[in-house]
Amino acid sequence: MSIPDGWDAGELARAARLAARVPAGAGRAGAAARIFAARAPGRVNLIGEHTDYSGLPVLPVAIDRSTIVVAAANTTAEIELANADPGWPSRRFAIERRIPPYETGDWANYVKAAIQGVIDRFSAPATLVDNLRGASMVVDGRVPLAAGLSSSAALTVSTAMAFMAVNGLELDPIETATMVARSEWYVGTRAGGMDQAASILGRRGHALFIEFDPIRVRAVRMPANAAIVVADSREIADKSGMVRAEYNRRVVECALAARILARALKLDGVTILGGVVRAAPGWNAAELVEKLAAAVPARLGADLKEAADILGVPQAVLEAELLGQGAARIALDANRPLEILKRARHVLSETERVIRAADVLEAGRLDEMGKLMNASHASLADDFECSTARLDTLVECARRGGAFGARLTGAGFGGSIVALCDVASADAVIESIDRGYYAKLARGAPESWRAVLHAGAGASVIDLPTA
Ligand code: NG1
Repeated sequence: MSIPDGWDAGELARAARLAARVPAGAGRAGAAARIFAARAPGRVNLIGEHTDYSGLPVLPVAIDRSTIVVAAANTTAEIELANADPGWPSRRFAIERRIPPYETGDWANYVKAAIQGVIDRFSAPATLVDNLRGASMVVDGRVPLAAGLSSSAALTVSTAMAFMAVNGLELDPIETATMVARSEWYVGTRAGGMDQAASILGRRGHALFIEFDPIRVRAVRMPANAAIVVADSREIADKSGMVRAEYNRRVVECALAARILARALKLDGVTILGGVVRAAPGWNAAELVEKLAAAVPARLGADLKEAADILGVPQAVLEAELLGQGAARIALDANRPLEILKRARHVLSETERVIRAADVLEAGRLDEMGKLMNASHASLADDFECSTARLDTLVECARRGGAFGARLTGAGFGGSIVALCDVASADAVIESIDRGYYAKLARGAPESWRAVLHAGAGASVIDLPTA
């Protein structure tokens, strides 16, 4: 079989090995005698952090590490799921209108999130859910976990694409990205759609300037002399615990800032900062922050009472709108005030940086790009308060090693940093990180913790030859 676009020989070989594990019978008979393989890459975000859930742009690259899901129709209405890594237990669950999640932290919840996304996208108003074919699926994830590289998006995207293929459902890449954008809401994180969009829309050798509402992408060629170094702090950004609570708190803070600013500017119906920006042509971050400062104290109580008064809506209504309902409701620690001004200042100034970054990167001005990345890190540390001492140290080491710039990447609170450097100085940057950071960790295998990553192709699904 020749190598399909977007795949490499190693991935194709992995897919063939996984296909051999699809239970005999599944996908081997009748009209559904096909085995599909979907590959979806992780991503690293160059700049535009904590902007996606405000509907504001980001500039990630899809990376050359992927998750592969091989799938074949089975004769049940169930998903039968195995993982190439024996550390992840097999699972089986029914396809139904509302798929109940496993316990928090179960890996298969990401698979359930993807299947639920397909059901939601295709079953209303018809009753497609009753006609969906079950599938036997085998997963092989090679995107490092909990390292800020979006292993979760790689899993949800590859699952959704494999499951759609089994069922003969088709969407173009933008529609697919829109469908899976909210998939992580299923696991309780109110994430924006950056990770999934980057995984789907990736292009070899290019960064992606992605805008939201609706999703649009402009591919920005990576200069030939640019290298992307990613280093994992080994400080686990645990997405099912504290980090999720901090993340969701930021989502609420940004949404409040947006509503208050929209009210001050008399923009009806605007609920996210992206809506404010789109309705205020010629906007600039400093002016909008000033307007916000005139309309609201820097901090507001977490019970949302003061916020409700400012907005002139009943407290209960505001709570329902911002925190959601039922099991997925966001629980705010009532003893900590919500930071309104600082968070808005980060998101709005970051948006200016992202827009500029797409242009300077395209023009090959790596030193300017590096400065924007450094400014992004400072803003994330000071105003968004999502850096840690360890991430700050890593960023310093990368800069000392000669990087044009470096910053935390992903949600922060641990996880990884990204540095941009000249291809010729990548080794020196890595050496500086090894010496200044990893050598001081008690035990270490730095080879697997930092790497030069390349901008790779976006997700795709192929038909595998059946035996
Ligand atoms: P990470 O921490 O890489 O999973 C998270 C969100 C993104 C985005 C970034 C911050 C998830 C799954 N993804 O990325 O949508 O908001 O934080 O820019 O939570």
